[in-house]
Amino acid sequence: MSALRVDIITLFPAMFTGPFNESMTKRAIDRDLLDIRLHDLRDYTHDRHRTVDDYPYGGGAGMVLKPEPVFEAVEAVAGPDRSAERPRIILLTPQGQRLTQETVVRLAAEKWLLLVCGHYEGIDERVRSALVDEEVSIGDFILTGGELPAMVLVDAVSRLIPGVLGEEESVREESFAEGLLEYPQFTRPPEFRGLTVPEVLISGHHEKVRLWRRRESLCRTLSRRPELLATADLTDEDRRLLEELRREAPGGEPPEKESR
Ligand code: 21W
Repeated sequence: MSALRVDIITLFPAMFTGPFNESMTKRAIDRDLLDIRLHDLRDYTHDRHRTVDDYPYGGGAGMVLKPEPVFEAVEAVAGPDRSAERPRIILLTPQGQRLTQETVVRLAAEKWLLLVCGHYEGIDERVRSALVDEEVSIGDFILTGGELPAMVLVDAVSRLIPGVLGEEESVREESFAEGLLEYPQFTRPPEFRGLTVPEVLISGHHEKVRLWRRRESLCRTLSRRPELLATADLTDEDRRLLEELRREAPGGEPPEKESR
């Protein structure tokens, strides 16, 4: 089977049990599509206090993860350096490359990932330079550690493993890959507290619905994420719709929220 193995080295393995025991991730694990193995960094210390961090050379605030436990943990999990099967070793760090769907797709094609979660103020630079293949951040905001980013990465990657998503959902993936924001969605009832569903969606006129959705996608992208249009996969029809939108609403989308 095409199971993806993901080993995770962390000081807080218990943080992962909730998210990984719910929903899609659990289904993927139960169906042997995903094999997640958690490793407590403290198990790779040798002193009575199970010390994982120390003061930074040169002074300064905070503590730094010591190299020895991280090297020992990675070596124990990954096996010998020149083994035929070796994981792609990824460090979660605020200094990493920003996680994008492109990276997610590339990592989902691997057989074996080893995620190293930093915590505290940082990690000894020798881990990065001698052990790590790739450094990943999930965005420009400060968290307390790499655990949540590791869960985000596993969630994003695991839904791309064949068999994890239903057929319908995996086809939808392709439309998002076009690089536009999604059109608004509605379900019943047609009127809720005076808020109505656009008439065209109720009409059942498939071609009109298709055109409305495409226009909405383009309109939202134009007003909220215009930079996406430069790389989006646009048809001649899309370009014509965009021209119309720019002409009739140069200010972008109408006010976003219903007035309250
Ligand atoms: C937060 C580590 C701040 C280090 C040198 C001198 C992993 C993360 C993390 C954390 C610092 C990710 C310093 C988005 C994140 C993570 C913990 C600052 C201070 N360095 N993606 N002084 N945001 N965060 N280091 O925070 O480990 S991926």
